[in-house]
Amino acid sequence: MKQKQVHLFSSDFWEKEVEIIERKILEDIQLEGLNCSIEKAKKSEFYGEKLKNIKKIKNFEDIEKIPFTTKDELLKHSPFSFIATDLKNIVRVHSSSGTTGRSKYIFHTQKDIEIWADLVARCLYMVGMRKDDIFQNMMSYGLFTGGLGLHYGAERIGALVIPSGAGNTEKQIELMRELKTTVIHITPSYLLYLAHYMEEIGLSPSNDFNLKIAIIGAEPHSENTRKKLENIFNINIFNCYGLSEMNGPGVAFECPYKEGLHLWEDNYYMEIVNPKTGKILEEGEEGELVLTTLKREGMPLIRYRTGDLTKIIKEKCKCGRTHRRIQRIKGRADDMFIVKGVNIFPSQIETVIMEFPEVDKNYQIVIDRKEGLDILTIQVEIKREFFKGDINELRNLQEKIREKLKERILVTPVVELIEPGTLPTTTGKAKRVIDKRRL
Ligand code: DLL
Repeated sequence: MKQKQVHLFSSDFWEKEVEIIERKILEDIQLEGLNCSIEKAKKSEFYGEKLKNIKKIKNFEDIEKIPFTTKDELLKHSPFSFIATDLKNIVRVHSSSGTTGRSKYIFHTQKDIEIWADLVARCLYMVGMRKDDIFQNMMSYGLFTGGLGLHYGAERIGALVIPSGAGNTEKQIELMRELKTTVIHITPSYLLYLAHYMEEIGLSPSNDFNLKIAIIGAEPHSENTRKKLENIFNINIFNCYGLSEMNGPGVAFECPYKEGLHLWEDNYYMEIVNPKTGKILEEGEEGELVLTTLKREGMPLIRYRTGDLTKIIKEKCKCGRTHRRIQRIKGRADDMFIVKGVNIFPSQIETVIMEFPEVDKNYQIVIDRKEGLDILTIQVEIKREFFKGDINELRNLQEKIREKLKERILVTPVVELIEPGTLPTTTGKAKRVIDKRRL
């Protein structure tokens, strides 16, 4: 199916000079930015102590002398101890919850908010969004950064923004139809559900809407899921990565070539480290992404361990942008689960099941232990026409999915094929793994 024509020209830039800046100049900006950020950070209570013996760094090798900042540190210390300016200069706080249930707070000055909006505008323009677009933002507004983050960037471009927030699917569809929405921002799991809902009420995701582009992010998803969604909606879909600690969405974003995400290196200094030893890895090796803010004044973060696993793509991008790309996030080091001693990431399972055209839009991974043995069950929703079809064909399909999974993850799972619409859905981040061993 031919995708709806998006007015994409890779020679079009929001901030051309910066986006195609020469690497040498970019590196000079980064080195200066690193030193500046360290000095700024030292004004905070936390870094004042932690970095007190750190001198000016002369080259990128020196960075290894600077200690990492961890999520635990953000959670343990008073939120205010990271603020590097007078509290009266802070205009906004966002937060995200940690696995322990405590929250990490991130503070922004007016200038931080402006820079973030510019960065998001750069991302949106890159994938073809323009002034005449109608942008429906289906991410939660509030402390979560997905709502306000994209909102300000889209307004900066001059698009018409519909701040619909997440949820209330019927209303979302009504807005999309009445206001002729052309671009949406949504989590991949909610987009799968949206497609399911449209079909259930007799609407065609590809024919009954004016949609051209979807921006998806905030949770890991596979390339096969993107392709599946692109086919269902007949639109272009782009991956957006970010985390609250680094502002939120817009840290890295796919360009029209969709071969990795450009990480905006004039704003962030990136390293990929071995998650166990913390040693910096060679370009192209997979490891944990570590980021340093280069411009933030409210709350600079230095060598922050994101927990996200990826690698740097060495090759230059065909679009001409010189900011290096990272591969789509494989997951977080702490997403990985171990079954029968084998390390497995949910993304590996998703990649396999989404290859099957019979598979519908939702799945769940359940891990249990019986008589000392781990049992991995993959519950997969199957498209209605197949589900209602021949029982032998269903058994064949079940067998094929099990075999393919066994080949890729090296553990034989139980595969349950279930009716579409059975599994729980979410309008925010999906919880794909239920580990009953931990309950
Ligand atoms: O999820 C910010 C965001 C909002 C990004 C909207 C993109 C779109 P947090 O709630 O702090 O912030 O969660 C950040 O979510 O460390 C990753 O583990 C994961 N994540 C975010 N984007 C992606 C993505 C927002 N595109 C954490 N692919 C990050 C995979 C992602 N994982």
